[in-house]
Amino acid sequence: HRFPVVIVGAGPAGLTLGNLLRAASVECVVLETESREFIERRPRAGVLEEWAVRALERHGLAGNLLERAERHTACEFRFAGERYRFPYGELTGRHHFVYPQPLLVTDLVREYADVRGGDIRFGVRDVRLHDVDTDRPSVSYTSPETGERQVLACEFVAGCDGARGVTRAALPPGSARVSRHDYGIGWLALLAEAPPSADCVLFGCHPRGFAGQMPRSPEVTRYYLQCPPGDDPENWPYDRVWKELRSRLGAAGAAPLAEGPLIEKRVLDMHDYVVEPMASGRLYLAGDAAHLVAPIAAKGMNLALHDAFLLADALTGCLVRGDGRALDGYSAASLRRVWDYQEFSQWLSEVYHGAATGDAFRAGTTVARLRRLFTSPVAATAFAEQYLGTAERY
Ligand code: RFL
Repeated sequence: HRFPVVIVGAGPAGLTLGNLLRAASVECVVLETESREFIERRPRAGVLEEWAVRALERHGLAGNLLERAERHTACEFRFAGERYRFPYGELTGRHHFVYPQPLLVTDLVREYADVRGGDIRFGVRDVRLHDVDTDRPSVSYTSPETGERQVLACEFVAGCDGARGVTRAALPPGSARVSRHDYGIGWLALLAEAPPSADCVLFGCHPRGFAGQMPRSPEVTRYYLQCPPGDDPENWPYDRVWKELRSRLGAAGAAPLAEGPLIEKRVLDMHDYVVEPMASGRLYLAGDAAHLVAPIAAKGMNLALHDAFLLADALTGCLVRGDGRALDGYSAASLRRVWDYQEFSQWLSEVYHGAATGDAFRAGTTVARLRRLFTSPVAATAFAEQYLGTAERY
């Protein structure tokens, strides 16, 4: 048996792709190293852009999301001891949806496996790709039940296995270029068992370093604290975390932070990379496997979904209609949005971190960037458009 598509990885990219392929009657199988319970609980992103939600909706994948996600229409910058609310909804008529990634993944798995009867294999080990530069590729793995190697012959492999997967390394040497950007800073990523401290996302641009607050649900709130890259989370006990958050997010008239136990504490070395092109032979990468964008502007999950929509259309075009043009253009189409978001993340990174560089010149230009958002309606609208993601249909 030859599967039209083998999808490696059951994150937002792989699961969305799987659902769309099943809806188009293209047979596929999803391979995932973790268990179903694990991926349904793994906390990560939480912000979805409106165009992505509309696209999920068109494919019947946004039922729970539209019922349960919170709509956000503003964010707030805090700097120089003041609060500056940025009403991007008013400026654009669009908003963000806050829906934690584990909930989206849960919905997508349920729809794929339980509703649409899709083939998904959890707990697979030692996934390897073979002959992707021929027209008869295959994927092998060790079955968790039998411990035996299984080989899946296929037409195409979709590499959706995230930043630490194996598919990127299967691109033939010399076929793709990986460009990388290091910010030279760390973020302590925290999840607090506490209600949000404000009804919107907060960005604290402070000489002691950046601090952020992102509501996730009434019970759980994400916080970020800039820290040295490679810092040990153990250096950040409860009291130090909350003291630092209070100081960096403090502003005149702001409500006190709602404290609670820290249920996740990880240091992220902030970096980005882009693989170009995102495909070689019969292997097509999607999501974090192809490009990582540091969580500065909450773009990663949106880019993963964008790839899944493009790749599903392209594979369906090729496998169902015999038209390979979209597949040939897949990488370039994806990368337009990827580079746009990378550029915005760089711009925003300076806003977040410029004040803490210890460099008076950069601190000065950072404040100029911030003030421009609150004095120039044109600058504000341009920022809002980038923050919300281009509305152009994927
Ligand atoms: P994922 O979600 O990493 O899924 C990949 C899946 O592949 C599995 N896997 C393998 N399967 C088979 N064989 C192998 N060899 C495999 N190796 C790995 C993994 O177990 C996993 O299930 O990739 P995908 O689908 O590309 O989705 C990308 C997003 O998850 C990612 O971009 C976001 O989480 C990024 N991100 C954010 N994005 C947003 O849009 N908004 C946010 O607010 C936001 N916050 C964040 C984030 C990422 C964070 N981390 C991980 C640094 C906050 C954090 C803390």
